[in-house]
Amino acid sequence: MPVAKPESSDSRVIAHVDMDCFYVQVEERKQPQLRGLPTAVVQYNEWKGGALIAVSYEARKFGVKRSMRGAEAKEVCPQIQLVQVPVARGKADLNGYRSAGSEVVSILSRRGRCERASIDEVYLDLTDAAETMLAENPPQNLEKIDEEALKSHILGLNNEDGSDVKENVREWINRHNADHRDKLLACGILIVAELRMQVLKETEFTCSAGIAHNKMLAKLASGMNKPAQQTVVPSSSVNGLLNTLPIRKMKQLGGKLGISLQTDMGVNTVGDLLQFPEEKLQERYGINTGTWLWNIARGISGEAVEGRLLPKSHGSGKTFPGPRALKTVPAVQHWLNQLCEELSERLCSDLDQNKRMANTLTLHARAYKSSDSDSQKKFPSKSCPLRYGTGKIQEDAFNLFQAGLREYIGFYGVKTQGSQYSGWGITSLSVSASKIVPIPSGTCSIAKYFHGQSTPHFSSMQSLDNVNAEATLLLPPGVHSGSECYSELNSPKAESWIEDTVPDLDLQEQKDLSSSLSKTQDGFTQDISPSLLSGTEGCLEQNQNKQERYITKVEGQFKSEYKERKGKRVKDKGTETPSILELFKSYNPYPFGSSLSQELKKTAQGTGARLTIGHAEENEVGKEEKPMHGSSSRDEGDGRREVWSYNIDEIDPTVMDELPQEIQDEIKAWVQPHKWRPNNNTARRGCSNDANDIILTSETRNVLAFGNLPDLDLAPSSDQASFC
Ligand code: TTP
Repeated sequence: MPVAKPESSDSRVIAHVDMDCFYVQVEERKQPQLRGLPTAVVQYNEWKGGALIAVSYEARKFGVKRSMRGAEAKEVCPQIQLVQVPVARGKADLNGYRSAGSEVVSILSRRGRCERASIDEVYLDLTDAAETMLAENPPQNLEKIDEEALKSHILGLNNEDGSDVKENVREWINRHNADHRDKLLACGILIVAELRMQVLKETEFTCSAGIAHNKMLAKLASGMNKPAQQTVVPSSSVNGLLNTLPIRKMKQLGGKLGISLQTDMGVNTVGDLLQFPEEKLQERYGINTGTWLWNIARGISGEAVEGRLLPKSHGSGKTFPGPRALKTVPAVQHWLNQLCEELSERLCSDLDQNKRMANTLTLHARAYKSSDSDSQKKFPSKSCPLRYGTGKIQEDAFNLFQAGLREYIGFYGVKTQGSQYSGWGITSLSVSASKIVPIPSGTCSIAKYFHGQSTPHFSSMQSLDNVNAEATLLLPPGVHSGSECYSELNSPKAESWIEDTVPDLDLQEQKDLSSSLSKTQDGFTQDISPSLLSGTEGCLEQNQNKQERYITKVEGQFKSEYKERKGKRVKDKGTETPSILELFKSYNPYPFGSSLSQELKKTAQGTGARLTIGHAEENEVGKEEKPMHGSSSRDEGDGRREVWSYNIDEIDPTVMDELPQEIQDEIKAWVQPHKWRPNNNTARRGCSNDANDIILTSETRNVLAFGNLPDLDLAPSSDQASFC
């Protein structure tokens, strides 16, 4: 659900830059003879000429559309040039497009904070540059205004028939009596025009842009005049722009919320929302969403441009529509291996180039059952901690798939069908890596970083086994070896450590996934490969057996100790206070000098809403640096241990449900009671709230992850929670 972010009182200048028919432009740069011709980029499969994924503006004039296939495009435009998307591993290879996008980003980021929103879209916060220009060289003093800026479309500017449009724009930019907000936008016009010209000069690509006081309005404007033009939204024109805008065109209103607004509230345009008081919208959609709706109706949005030049997640996917649907487990495994190989390459490249590591692996699939009354049932998305190394990712993804399939068709179906077709088909598969966090700065090399951090797993291992630093890269610190838990996947309950999840996807991922869906419905084939970075071969495929052996041993130790203690409690009811703290106090997974129990004691005092187990120096919430959700943050220096931070909303309630009751009670007591919603299927992610953060070390995290220890008496499985 969208969350309202108050707009700052300071005026901002925000631009949304969107490349024009991007893949076509990339292909045209490779083959300049295509320039000026009607051209389209098609998917690699040749059925009916392949599905069109990008169409040049010359081809659009003939009525060629992205929803067509090559053969259909040829019918409406016989001279169309169809260029096949590059192929690798039997699927589209988007690396060339990703690096072309990176070239553009590097130019645009020269003038302000830059957020890469998808493979070909960027937000820029140009407020500082505009303020500086206004102070030092204001537009009203300019004698000559660049031609590109004069071609801008300024919403609300009165361009009566016969008037010189460029002259009107010049006057608007030069106005002495304009208010501060409009003056800033005038500077934005000049800056964006200059940037777009620079992009053209350096990359040969044209782009279009929207310039406004916030991201929402800038994004709406960028597509209004394409190609190679820019559109400006002064405050005075916001109502005019939004009044007639169909509600479903708004970002975040294309889905269920938009449908509800239409059917339940009779809201068809953004302007229709204006009639509802904020309280009424809050009553219907909750406080946050209600306020957000009230705000967007007035063009208010405080969403900041995140300084992010790199993608939030990586993914690789492919669709198998119609007769291409995958109908046996080996066929799925084959394709999963391809997808994971690509994902792994990209992760390695990100690690090498950007010193970032991903923490969560997610598998999405779309499926059908040929004979089932429950035809609406969706194949559940599953996620687990991400382990580096192609083989590991392949293994984990396959196990996620099996867990999903078991849930989708039932345990019995999976067990009996083997490689025989048993009435299901997979029409889309994708793997993604999310929760990407930078390796802390101040480490001059990855190797040094891993040497420097003293997560006991690794420091112990190094002292024991003399494992070299590079090998430690293979397993993100704190991420447990999956070998044991995966071996338990044959139990119907055993996958409960796997999260059902919808990860944060890049816009491009969403774009690709949604397009794959629509095209699948049309019986077309579409590759989806959403990540933005280029990949490099096998940077991390090194031996990690020593680590795994060690970690598996540690986990085994933990489990048997846990079992022992649990047995004792059962026998000795009433004499022992069952406590997760006790458990951790007595269990020392790091027999090489860690003082976890000390830390736990400290932690137990004064966590407030936060549960902090593990190293957090004084365990005072105020003292530690706030880690990112679901990420590991690491301090340098001896004796420090990795801290995992989890938003309570991000913990799968089904995992909690399957923990022994006393542990559930204890954890519930640590978190705000109203925020914990076991069993109600309404757990949501992304609702960040400091007060609800739980900071966990990998040990505690494993308790949550291993809530399904086979030797525990498990509560009956609850319905799977859906994260939305
Ligand atoms: P878009 O920005 O949606 O479109 P575009 O750049 O081709 O054209 P426009 O000028 O109208 O913005 O998508 C960017 C690229 O992403 C596009 O060139 C091809 C790719 N893409 C797909 O592969 N599949 C899709 O369904 C969509 C929408 C885009």
